[in-house]
Amino acid sequence: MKIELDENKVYFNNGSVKKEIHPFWLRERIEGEDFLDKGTQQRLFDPTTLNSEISINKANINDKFLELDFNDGIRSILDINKLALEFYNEDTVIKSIPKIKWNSKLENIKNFKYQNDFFDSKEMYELLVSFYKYGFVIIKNIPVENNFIVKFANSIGSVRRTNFGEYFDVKSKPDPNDLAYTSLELSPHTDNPYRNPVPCIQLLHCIESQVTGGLSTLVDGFTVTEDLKKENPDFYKILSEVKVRFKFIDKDVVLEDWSELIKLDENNNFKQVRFSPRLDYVPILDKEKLDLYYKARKKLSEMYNSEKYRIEFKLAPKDLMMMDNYRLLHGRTSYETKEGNRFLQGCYIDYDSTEGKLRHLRRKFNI
Ligand SMILES: O=C(O)CCC(=O)C(=O)O
Ligand SMILES: [Fe+2]
Repeated sequence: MKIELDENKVYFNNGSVKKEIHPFWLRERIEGEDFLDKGTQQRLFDPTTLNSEISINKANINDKFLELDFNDGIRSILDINKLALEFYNEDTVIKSIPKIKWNSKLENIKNFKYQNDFFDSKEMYELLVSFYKYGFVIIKNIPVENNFIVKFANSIGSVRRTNFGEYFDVKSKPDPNDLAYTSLELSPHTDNPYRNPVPCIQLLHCIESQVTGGLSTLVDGFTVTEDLKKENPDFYKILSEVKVRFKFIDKDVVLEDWSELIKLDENNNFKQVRFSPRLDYVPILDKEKLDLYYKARKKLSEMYNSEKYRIEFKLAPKDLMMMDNYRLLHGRTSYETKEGNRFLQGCYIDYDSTEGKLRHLRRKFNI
Protein backbone atom coordinates (compact mmCIF):
# COMPACT_ATOMS: atom_id res chain seq x y z
CA MET A 1 0.00 0.00 0.00
CA LYS A 2 1.51 3.33 -1.05
CA ILE A 3 0.46 6.94 -0.62
CA GLU A 4 1.05 9.03 -3.75
CA LEU A 5 0.58 12.70 -4.56
CA ASP A 6 -0.57 14.35 -7.72
CA GLU A 7 -0.58 18.14 -7.39
CA ASN A 8 -2.63 18.71 -4.22
CA LYS A 9 -4.48 15.44 -4.34
CA VAL A 10 -3.60 12.43 -2.18
CA TYR A 11 -4.00 8.87 -3.54
CA PHE A 12 -3.61 5.39 -2.12
CA ASN A 13 -2.26 2.76 -4.43
CA ASN A 14 -2.40 -0.94 -3.50
CA GLY A 15 -0.62 -2.13 -6.63
CA SER A 16 -3.79 -2.79 -8.59
CA VAL A 17 -6.00 0.23 -7.89
CA LYS A 18 -5.18 3.85 -7.31
CA LYS A 19 -7.88 5.94 -5.65
CA GLU A 20 -8.07 9.47 -4.43
CA ILE A 21 -8.47 9.92 -0.66
CA HIS A 22 -11.15 12.44 0.28
CA PRO A 23 -9.53 15.56 1.81
CA PHE A 24 -12.16 15.56 4.56
CA TRP A 25 -11.17 12.00 5.54
CA LEU A 26 -7.60 13.25 5.98
CA ARG A 27 -8.69 16.43 7.77
CA GLU A 28 -10.65 14.34 10.34
CA ARG A 29 -7.48 12.43 11.18
CA ILE A 30 -5.49 15.45 12.24
CA GLU A 31 -3.14 14.72 15.15
CA GLY A 32 -1.41 16.79 17.82
CA GLU A 33 -2.20 18.09 21.28
CA ASP A 34 -4.52 20.84 20.07
CA PHE A 35 -6.75 18.32 18.40
CA LEU A 36 -6.44 15.06 20.33
CA ASP A 37 -6.46 14.55 24.08
CA LYS A 38 -3.02 13.21 25.01
CA GLY A 39 -4.19 10.49 27.39
CA THR A 40 -7.33 9.13 25.77
CA GLN A 41 -6.45 9.94 22.14
CA GLN A 42 -10.05 11.10 21.80
CA ARG A 43 -10.88 14.09 19.59
CA LEU A 44 -11.08 17.53 21.13
CA PHE A 45 -12.98 18.80 18.10
CA ASP A 46 -16.20 17.65 16.49
CA PRO A 47 -15.61 16.80 12.81
CA THR A 48 -19.33 17.01 12.05
CA THR A 49 -19.11 20.79 12.62
CA LEU A 50 -16.30 21.34 10.06
CA ASN A 51 -16.99 22.95 6.73
CA SER A 52 -17.64 20.10 4.30
CA GLU A 53 -15.87 22.01 1.49
CA ILE A 54 -12.45 21.05 2.82
CA SER A 55 -9.64 20.92 0.28
CA ILE A 56 -5.87 20.65 0.36
CA ASN A 57 -3.73 23.71 -0.52
CA LYS A 58 -0.40 21.94 -0.26
CA ALA A 59 0.63 18.29 0.12
CA ASN A 60 4.06 16.81 0.68
CA ILE A 61 5.49 13.40 1.61
CA ASN A 62 8.40 13.55 4.04
CA ASP A 63 9.77 10.05 4.65
CA LYS A 64 7.00 8.23 6.57
CA PHE A 65 4.85 11.31 7.03
CA LEU A 66 2.26 13.08 4.97
CA GLU A 67 2.31 16.89 5.44
CA LEU A 68 -0.89 18.67 4.53
CA ASP A 69 -2.03 22.31 4.51
CA PHE A 70 -5.82 22.52 4.38
CA ASN A 71 -7.86 25.44 3.02
CA ASP A 72 -9.19 26.22 6.53
CA GLY A 73 -5.67 27.17 7.66
CA ILE A 74 -4.96 23.91 9.50
CA ARG A 75 -1.66 22.12 8.99
CA SER A 76 -1.45 18.39 9.65
CA ILE A 77 1.33 15.78 9.76
CA LEU A 78 0.02 12.22 9.40
CA ASP A 79 1.84 8.93 9.97
CA ILE A 80 1.53 7.01 6.68
CA ASN A 81 1.78 3.55 8.30
CA LYS A 82 -1.05 4.42 10.64
CA LEU A 83 -3.21 5.61 7.74
CA ALA A 84 -2.47 2.41 5.79
CA LEU A 85 -3.93 0.30 8.61
CA GLU A 86 -7.28 1.95 7.98
CA PHE A 87 -7.50 0.88 4.36
CA TYR A 88 -8.61 -2.66 5.26
CA ASN A 89 -12.01 -1.27 6.29
CA GLU A 90 -12.52 -4.08 8.79
CA ASP A 91 -11.09 -5.54 11.94
CA THR A 92 -7.65 -6.93 11.13
CA VAL A 93 -6.79 -8.31 14.56
CA ILE A 94 -9.43 -10.91 15.38
CA LYS A 95 -10.21 -11.79 11.75
CA SER A 96 -6.52 -12.45 11.08
CA ILE A 97 -6.65 -15.45 13.44
CA PRO A 98 -7.89 -18.33 11.29
CA LYS A 99 -10.58 -20.58 12.78
CA ILE A 100 -9.26 -24.14 12.77
CA LYS A 101 -11.98 -26.71 12.16
CA TRP A 102 -11.82 -29.77 14.38
CA ASN A 103 -13.68 -32.99 15.16
CA SER A 104 -13.20 -35.98 17.49
CA LYS A 105 -9.67 -36.49 16.14
CA LEU A 106 -8.48 -33.22 17.65
CA GLU A 107 -5.27 -33.77 19.58
CA ASN A 108 -2.16 -32.01 20.83
CA ILE A 109 -4.02 -28.89 21.78
CA LYS A 110 -2.01 -26.80 24.18
CA ASN A 111 -3.30 -26.36 27.72
CA PHE A 112 -2.25 -23.29 29.65
CA LYS A 113 -1.12 -23.00 33.27
CA TYR A 114 -2.17 -20.19 35.55
CA GLN A 115 0.68 -18.46 37.39
CA ASN A 116 1.53 -15.06 38.85
CA ASP A 117 1.12 -12.03 36.57
CA PHE A 118 -0.81 -14.20 34.14
CA PHE A 119 -3.34 -11.69 32.87
CA ASP A 120 -0.91 -9.24 31.28
CA SER A 121 1.55 -11.84 30.04
CA LYS A 122 2.60 -13.21 26.63
CA GLU A 123 1.06 -16.50 27.81
CA MET A 124 -2.32 -14.76 28.04
CA TYR A 125 -1.85 -13.51 24.48
CA GLU A 126 -1.09 -17.07 23.28
CA LEU A 127 -4.12 -18.31 25.22
CA LEU A 128 -6.44 -15.86 23.49
CA VAL A 129 -5.05 -16.68 20.06
CA SER A 130 -5.63 -20.38 20.77
CA PHE A 131 -9.15 -19.57 21.97
CA TYR A 132 -9.96 -17.82 18.69
CA LYS A 133 -8.44 -20.67 16.63
CA TYR A 134 -10.23 -23.57 18.30
CA GLY A 135 -13.15 -21.88 20.08
CA PHE A 136 -12.03 -23.11 23.48
CA VAL A 137 -9.07 -23.29 25.78
CA ILE A 138 -8.30 -25.09 29.06
CA ILE A 139 -6.30 -23.43 31.80
CA LYS A 140 -4.92 -25.52 34.67
CA ASN A 141 -3.96 -24.58 38.20
CA ILE A 142 -6.70 -22.01 38.79
CA PRO A 143 -7.29 -21.45 42.53
CA VAL A 144 -10.57 -22.98 43.68
CA GLU A 145 -11.16 -20.69 46.68
CA ASN A 146 -13.41 -17.62 46.94
CA ASN A 147 -15.17 -17.92 43.58
CA PHE A 148 -11.90 -17.23 41.77
CA ILE A 149 -13.73 -17.62 38.45
CA VAL A 150 -15.13 -14.11 38.90
CA LYS A 151 -11.65 -12.67 39.43
CA PHE A 152 -10.45 -14.62 36.39
CA ALA A 153 -13.27 -13.29 34.20
CA ASN A 154 -12.83 -9.73 35.46
CA SER A 155 -9.09 -9.86 34.81
CA ILE A 156 -9.65 -10.63 31.14
CA GLY A 157 -12.62 -8.26 30.82
CA SER A 158 -15.91 -8.04 32.71
CA VAL A 159 -18.30 -10.69 33.90
CA ARG A 160 -21.59 -10.72 32.00
CA ARG A 161 -24.07 -11.04 34.82
CA THR A 162 -27.39 -12.81 34.14
CA ASN A 163 -30.42 -13.82 36.19
CA PHE A 164 -28.36 -16.87 37.25
CA GLY A 165 -26.13 -14.36 39.05
CA GLU A 166 -22.61 -13.08 38.55
CA TYR A 167 -21.54 -16.73 38.56
CA PHE A 168 -23.43 -19.97 39.11
CA ASP A 169 -22.74 -23.20 40.96
CA VAL A 170 -23.21 -26.21 38.70
CA LYS A 171 -24.08 -29.09 41.01
CA SER A 172 -27.02 -31.37 41.51
CA LYS A 173 -29.57 -29.39 43.55
CA PRO A 174 -33.09 -30.03 44.81
CA ASP A 175 -35.81 -28.23 42.81
CA PRO A 176 -33.49 -26.97 40.02
CA ASN A 177 -34.54 -24.20 37.58
CA ASP A 178 -32.35 -25.71 34.84
CA LEU A 179 -31.34 -29.28 33.96
CA ALA A 180 -27.68 -28.25 34.29
CA TYR A 181 -28.29 -28.39 38.06
CA THR A 182 -29.07 -32.13 38.03
CA SER A 183 -26.85 -35.18 37.49
CA LEU A 184 -28.51 -35.98 34.14
CA GLU A 185 -26.62 -36.21 30.87
CA LEU A 186 -26.68 -32.94 28.91
CA SER A 187 -26.52 -33.39 25.18
CA PRO A 188 -24.51 -30.83 23.17
CA HIS A 189 -26.11 -27.41 23.46
CA THR A 190 -25.28 -23.75 23.42
CA ASP A 191 -26.09 -21.77 26.53
CA ASN A 192 -28.83 -19.20 26.95
CA PRO A 193 -30.16 -19.09 23.35
CA TYR A 194 -33.18 -17.24 24.75
CA ARG A 195 -31.16 -14.17 25.76
CA ASN A 196 -30.81 -10.98 23.73
CA PRO A 197 -27.89 -10.80 23.19
CA VAL A 198 -26.72 -14.35 23.90
CA PRO A 199 -23.65 -14.39 26.20
CA CYS A 200 -20.63 -14.85 23.94
CA ILE A 201 -18.21 -16.87 26.03
CA GLN A 202 -18.77 -19.34 28.86
CA LEU A 203 -16.27 -20.19 31.57
CA LEU A 204 -16.60 -23.42 33.56
CA HIS A 205 -14.26 -24.03 36.49
CA CYS A 206 -13.98 -27.43 38.14
CA ILE A 207 -13.91 -27.15 41.94
CA GLU A 208 -14.60 -30.76 42.92
CA SER A 209 -14.83 -33.99 40.95
CA GLN A 210 -15.23 -37.23 42.89
CA VAL A 211 -17.43 -39.04 40.38
CA THR A 212 -16.47 -41.40 37.57
CA GLY A 213 -18.99 -39.91 35.10
CA GLY A 214 -19.68 -36.25 34.46
CA LEU A 215 -17.25 -35.99 31.54
CA SER A 216 -17.28 -32.71 29.64
CA THR A 217 -18.14 -32.83 25.95
CA LEU A 218 -17.46 -30.26 23.21
CA VAL A 219 -18.46 -30.07 19.54
CA ASP A 220 -17.29 -27.51 16.99
CA GLY A 221 -20.49 -26.02 15.55
CA PHE A 222 -18.41 -24.34 12.85
CA THR A 223 -17.06 -27.67 11.55
CA VAL A 224 -20.47 -29.34 11.72
CA THR A 225 -22.36 -26.60 9.90
CA GLU A 226 -19.67 -26.25 7.21
CA ASP A 227 -19.93 -30.03 6.65
CA LEU A 228 -23.71 -29.77 6.50
CA LYS A 229 -23.39 -26.99 3.92
CA LYS A 230 -21.37 -29.36 1.68
CA GLU A 231 -23.39 -32.51 2.30
CA ASN A 232 -26.97 -31.17 2.51
CA PRO A 233 -27.18 -27.64 1.11
CA ASP A 234 -31.01 -27.61 1.35
CA PHE A 235 -30.87 -28.46 5.04
CA TYR A 236 -28.20 -25.82 5.63
CA LYS A 237 -30.25 -23.23 3.77
CA ILE A 238 -33.48 -23.73 5.68
CA LEU A 239 -31.70 -23.86 9.06
CA SER A 240 -30.01 -20.57 8.28
CA GLU A 241 -33.29 -18.93 7.19
CA VAL A 242 -36.02 -19.94 9.65
CA LYS A 243 -36.06 -18.19 13.01
CA VAL A 244 -37.20 -20.25 15.95
CA ARG A 245 -38.29 -19.03 19.38
CA PHE A 246 -36.14 -19.88 22.37
CA LYS A 247 -37.71 -19.51 25.77
CA PHE A 248 -36.75 -19.78 29.42
CA ILE A 249 -39.10 -19.33 32.36
CA ASP A 250 -38.77 -19.50 36.09
CA LYS A 251 -40.67 -17.84 38.90
CA ASP A 252 -38.95 -14.45 38.39
CA VAL A 253 -38.45 -14.03 34.66
CA VAL A 254 -39.62 -14.92 31.15
CA LEU A 255 -36.80 -14.73 28.61
CA GLU A 256 -37.41 -15.10 24.90
CA ASP A 257 -35.46 -14.54 21.70
CA TRP A 258 -35.86 -15.58 18.07
CA SER A 259 -33.02 -16.79 15.88
CA GLU A 260 -31.92 -19.18 13.15
CA LEU A 261 -30.13 -22.34 14.36
CA ILE A 262 -27.32 -21.34 11.99
CA LYS A 263 -26.85 -17.60 11.85
CA LEU A 264 -24.82 -16.16 8.99
CA ASP A 265 -23.20 -12.76 8.69
CA GLU A 266 -23.82 -10.20 5.94
CA ASN A 267 -21.42 -12.11 3.64
CA ASN A 268 -23.20 -15.41 4.31
CA ASN A 269 -20.35 -16.67 6.43
CA PHE A 270 -20.67 -18.46 9.77
CA LYS A 271 -21.61 -16.18 12.63
CA GLN A 272 -23.32 -18.17 15.37
CA VAL A 273 -25.04 -21.43 16.18
CA ARG A 274 -27.81 -21.83 18.75
CA PHE A 275 -28.93 -25.27 19.75
CA SER A 276 -30.91 -26.32 22.78
CA PRO A 277 -33.65 -28.86 22.09
CA ARG A 278 -34.91 -28.31 25.62
CA LEU A 279 -35.89 -24.73 24.86
CA ASP A 280 -36.76 -24.20 21.18
CA TYR A 281 -40.15 -23.66 19.52
CA VAL A 282 -40.38 -23.90 15.72
CA PRO A 283 -42.79 -21.38 14.13
CA ILE A 284 -45.91 -22.55 12.34
CA LEU A 285 -45.02 -22.64 8.62
CA ASP A 286 -46.46 -24.36 5.55
CA LYS A 287 -46.56 -28.09 6.07
CA GLU A 288 -44.10 -28.74 3.20
CA LYS A 289 -41.65 -26.26 4.62
CA LEU A 290 -41.92 -27.72 8.10
CA ASP A 291 -41.38 -31.14 6.59
CA LEU A 292 -38.01 -30.03 5.27
CA TYR A 293 -37.24 -28.08 8.42
CA TYR A 294 -37.78 -31.05 10.74
CA LYS A 295 -35.64 -33.30 8.54
CA ALA A 296 -32.90 -30.67 8.50
CA ARG A 297 -33.00 -30.14 12.27
CA LYS A 298 -32.87 -33.89 12.85
CA LYS A 299 -29.81 -34.20 10.61
CA LEU A 300 -28.08 -31.31 12.36
CA SER A 301 -28.86 -32.82 15.75
CA GLU A 302 -27.50 -36.21 14.65
CA MET A 303 -24.29 -34.54 13.55
CA TYR A 304 -23.95 -32.55 16.79
CA ASN A 305 -24.54 -35.76 18.79
CA SER A 306 -22.37 -38.05 16.69
CA GLU A 307 -19.06 -39.40 17.95
CA LYS A 308 -17.44 -38.16 14.78
CA TYR A 309 -17.49 -34.58 16.02
CA ARG A 310 -17.45 -34.83 19.83
CA ILE A 311 -14.47 -34.65 22.13
CA GLU A 312 -14.92 -35.93 25.67
CA PHE A 313 -12.63 -35.34 28.63
CA LYS A 314 -12.68 -35.00 32.38
CA LEU A 315 -12.13 -31.65 34.00
CA ALA A 316 -10.01 -32.06 37.15
CA PRO A 317 -10.22 -29.71 40.13
CA LYS A 318 -8.43 -26.40 39.29
CA ASP A 319 -9.12 -26.78 35.54
CA LEU A 320 -10.98 -23.92 33.90
CA MET A 321 -12.49 -24.25 30.43
CA MET A 322 -13.29 -21.15 28.41
CA MET A 323 -15.43 -21.71 25.32
CA ASP A 324 -17.03 -19.70 22.55
CA ASN A 325 -20.78 -20.02 23.04
CA TYR A 326 -21.43 -18.76 19.47
CA ARG A 327 -19.26 -21.45 17.91
CA LEU A 328 -19.07 -24.50 20.16
CA LEU A 329 -21.67 -26.74 21.76
CA HIS A 330 -20.98 -28.24 25.14
CA GLY A 331 -22.53 -30.93 27.29
CA ARG A 332 -21.67 -33.57 29.86
CA THR A 333 -22.23 -37.25 30.51
CA SER A 334 -24.43 -38.22 33.44
CA TYR A 335 -23.01 -39.05 36.86
CA GLU A 336 -23.98 -40.75 40.10
CA THR A 337 -24.39 -38.38 43.03
CA LYS A 338 -23.85 -41.23 45.48
CA GLU A 339 -20.24 -41.59 44.29
CA GLY A 340 -19.36 -38.18 45.70
CA ASN A 341 -19.41 -34.51 44.74
CA ARG A 342 -19.19 -32.94 41.32
CA PHE A 343 -19.02 -29.17 41.51
CA LEU A 344 -18.27 -26.67 38.74
CA GLN A 345 -18.67 -22.93 38.78
CA GLY A 346 -19.69 -21.06 35.66
CA CYS A 347 -19.95 -17.51 34.38
CA TYR A 348 -20.05 -15.61 31.10
CA ILE A 349 -18.07 -12.87 29.44
CA ASP A 350 -18.66 -11.18 26.09
CA TYR A 351 -16.39 -10.75 23.08
CA ASP A 352 -15.46 -7.20 24.08
CA SER A 353 -13.53 -8.79 26.97
CA THR A 354 -11.37 -11.13 24.91
CA GLU A 355 -11.01 -8.76 21.96
CA GLY A 356 -10.07 -5.83 24.18
CA LYS A 357 -7.47 -7.90 26.02
CA LEU A 358 -6.02 -9.36 22.84
CA ARG A 359 -5.60 -5.95 21.21
CA HIS A 360 -4.10 -4.55 24.41
CA LEU A 361 -1.54 -7.40 24.58
CA ARG A 362 -0.62 -6.92 20.93
CA ARG A 363 -0.01 -3.25 21.66
CA LYS A 364 1.98 -4.08 24.80
CA PHE A 365 4.22 -6.68 23.15
CA ASN A 366 4.40 -4.89 19.80
CA ILE A 367 2.94 -7.87 17.93
O1 LIG B 1 -22.09 -29.82 34.09
C1 LIG B 1 -21.46 -29.49 33.11
O2 LIG B 1 -20.34 -29.95 32.82
C2 LIG B 1 -21.99 -28.43 32.14
C3 LIG B 1 -23.28 -27.85 32.59
C4 LIG B 1 -23.75 -26.84 31.61
O3 LIG B 1 -24.09 -27.12 30.51
C5 LIG B 1 -23.74 -25.42 31.98
O4 LIG B 1 -23.47 -25.09 33.11
O5 LIG B 1 -23.96 -24.60 31.07
FE1 LIG C 1 -24.65 -25.38 29.33
